[in-house]
Amino acid sequence: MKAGYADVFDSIASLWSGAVNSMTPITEKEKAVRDWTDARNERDSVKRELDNFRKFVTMDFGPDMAYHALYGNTYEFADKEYTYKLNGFNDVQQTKPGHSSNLGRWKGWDDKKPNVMIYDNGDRCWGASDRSTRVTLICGEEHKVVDVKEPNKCEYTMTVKTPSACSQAALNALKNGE
Ligand code: MAN
Repeated sequence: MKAGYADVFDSIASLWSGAVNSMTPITEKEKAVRDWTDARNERDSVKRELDNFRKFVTMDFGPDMAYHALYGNTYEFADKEYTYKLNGFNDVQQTKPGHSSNLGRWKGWDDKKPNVMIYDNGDRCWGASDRSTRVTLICGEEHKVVDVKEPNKCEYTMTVKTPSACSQAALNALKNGE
């Protein structure tokens, strides 16, 4: 039998409503999953912010928080072979294309030198201690790594100019040898 327009219309309409009906529960479930995922992502991001904030307020930024400006910022220095990166109050990296070594993680200030940061517990080094870096902060107009050396195998030194080292608090600490 040849189907008339009305029949075709009816079957399309019934297919359509069947499809819509069968889709409805899935859509609701999907919506619930999406809402839940959004809520979880939101919670995770608030938690990350809170963790970062906690880290920031408990960090030892030196006398009068003189060095807080270096927190969360990266300063680079390139020599012939490597690019060195200081991630302030976090870690030091030595990179070249396709390779990266951790030269130490933030440990704290040198007991005797209030302008020297110690990063240790970096990547393993054959025949020497795990990589570590001493970062000396000196007064300068802008934040800038001016030198990186490796006086002993896997023991690095970095010199960084920063206006933070010119602050009265930092200068007083240096004078008093705090
Ligand atoms: C790599 C670099 C050097 C380091 C050697 C030690 O080449 O990290 O700085 O001296 O490893 O094997």
